[in-house]
Amino acid sequence: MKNLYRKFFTSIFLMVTAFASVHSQEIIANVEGRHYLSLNGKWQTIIDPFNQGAGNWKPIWKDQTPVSKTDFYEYKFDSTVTLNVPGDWNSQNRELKYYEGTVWYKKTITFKKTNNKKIFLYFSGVSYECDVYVNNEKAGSHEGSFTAFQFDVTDKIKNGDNSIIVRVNNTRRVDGIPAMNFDWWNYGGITRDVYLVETPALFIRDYFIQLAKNSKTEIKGWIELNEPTVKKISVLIPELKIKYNTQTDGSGRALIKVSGKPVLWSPQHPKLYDVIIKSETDSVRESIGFRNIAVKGNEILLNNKSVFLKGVNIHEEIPQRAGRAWSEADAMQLLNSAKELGCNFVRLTHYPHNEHMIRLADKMGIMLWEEIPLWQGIQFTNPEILKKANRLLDEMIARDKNRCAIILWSLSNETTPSDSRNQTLAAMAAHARSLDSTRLITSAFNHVVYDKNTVTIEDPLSESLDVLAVNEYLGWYSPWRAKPEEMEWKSLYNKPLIMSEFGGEALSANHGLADVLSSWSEESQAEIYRQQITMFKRIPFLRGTCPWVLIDFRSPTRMHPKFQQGWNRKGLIGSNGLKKLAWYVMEKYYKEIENK
Ligand code: GCB
Repeated sequence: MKNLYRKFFTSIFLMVTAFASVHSQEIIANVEGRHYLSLNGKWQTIIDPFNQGAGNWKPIWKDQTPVSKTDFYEYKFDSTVTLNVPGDWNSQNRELKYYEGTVWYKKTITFKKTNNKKIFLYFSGVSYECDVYVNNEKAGSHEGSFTAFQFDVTDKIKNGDNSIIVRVNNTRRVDGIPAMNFDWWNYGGITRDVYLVETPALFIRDYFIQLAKNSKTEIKGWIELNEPTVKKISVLIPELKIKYNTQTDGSGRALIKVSGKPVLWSPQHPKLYDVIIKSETDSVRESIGFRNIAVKGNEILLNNKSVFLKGVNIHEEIPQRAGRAWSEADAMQLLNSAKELGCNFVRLTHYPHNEHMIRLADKMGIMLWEEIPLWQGIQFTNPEILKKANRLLDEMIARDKNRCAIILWSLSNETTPSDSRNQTLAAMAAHARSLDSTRLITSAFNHVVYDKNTVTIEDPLSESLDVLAVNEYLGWYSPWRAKPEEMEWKSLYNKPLIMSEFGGEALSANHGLADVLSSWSEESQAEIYRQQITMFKRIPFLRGTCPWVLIDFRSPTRMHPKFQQGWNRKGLIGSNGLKKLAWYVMEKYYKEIENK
């Protein structure tokens, strides 16, 4: 009988919350440039595999304490059971290594409110979806592991102690992005920084400041207040002696257009400028670089000069912790390795990485490709997918649009051509361009046509892209159709091509025959790289390469009991941190390519 009651109340609760569900709002630009309190650290947790605490008759988020002698709560937070935030739960607790389900998090914070200030609860990333409660009231929900979101909690936060409770769930979904299957670890948890941000009541919510397309001297963009009101605005770039005064229109927006002669940002000289944006009630400081990125025929032009993208694919994972990367130190480790390989470019696979990566790439002079996790097996026939994908593009571009390191926004990875897929991706490309016309649009696809020694690019998705990007695994998943030195690449499109993935697996320190793939040897992996490079030199429209992948990474789809053991072994660096032979083949190739 008790169970029946539980079921009844659970379904009523779920119906009510479905209708009353509050979504996140557009995020504040440059959260670290604001006045904030970090909520990183230990959070109390409750593992809830059957999702019982969400809707039963004593929901966890109400955080009740027994008062009478007959009261009790099965699900009650306790200070002895905690997880670190930021951090995935899988690498923190052995029991949670393969866990897919709900974990509840709680943090108590003491706060002193200031009059006329707004307070936002800002999450840099929670995997995969969550409901957030502040002082036992719902603040909102979010879906998607890799983008930031926030809630206005001004009316919910009080002076003194406040409880923040988050229901986090990483169960894979058929209508998810990514969906049911993907080749990386399904890390769950509050995996990135959390902040409580305080702003003036009227504040500068967002801005976009970049060089105008094809110009070296015109700085263009916009500033937006959180309210639709007319106010004075100024933009200062002291090093360029720029002080630009303007005012917002009735919608709270001001356009900026100002001339200057910035030293242009490039991998050789990653110059950033201090930019100060002021309104009558607020002021934000930023570091912004100015550069131009364009395509002309099959060339990619950085500051009007042809550039070859010497890239590498990076997952957001740290091998020695076998867990998600999240800190600036982690970003330093990953990007330093890319630099050491000779890269001027990184493809951030397969999702937006934490903001430290992007800000550090700005400083280190590494051009970036950033993509949303629309990876194979997506339910394109479901009209909700386009809405979700566009929201993820909104959220990715909202956070990173002022980072000059980013030259490419990518829509997807390895999707099979069909009417619904072609239409969805074309609509997404148009949406991304409407948000940011200064970057190039790309997408990694693997649909190419092989005919003896000829490979033809004819995927109709190419129409919507500025830069074509092909993942091909000749020598690994597909055998060579002809000798590498005889391969010919053709394209129906006069556009630059990046070989966005290629490679093969090898267990670090395992040696064997170069021509036997099942040896899982460093020699056989290195041989694939030699053959690929022989082929690359014959592709006239090739403008970049990204080996798959910088470091071995954990994947639940890689379960060879001896050679993989839950790791995808395609890294140029092994999970033990050692460089494999293929590293040196790639490093030599990059040394030979000159960027004039
Ligand atoms: C691919 C995917 C990538 C996989 C890789 C592999 O084509 O884009 O996510 O991890 O191949 O190792 O099979």
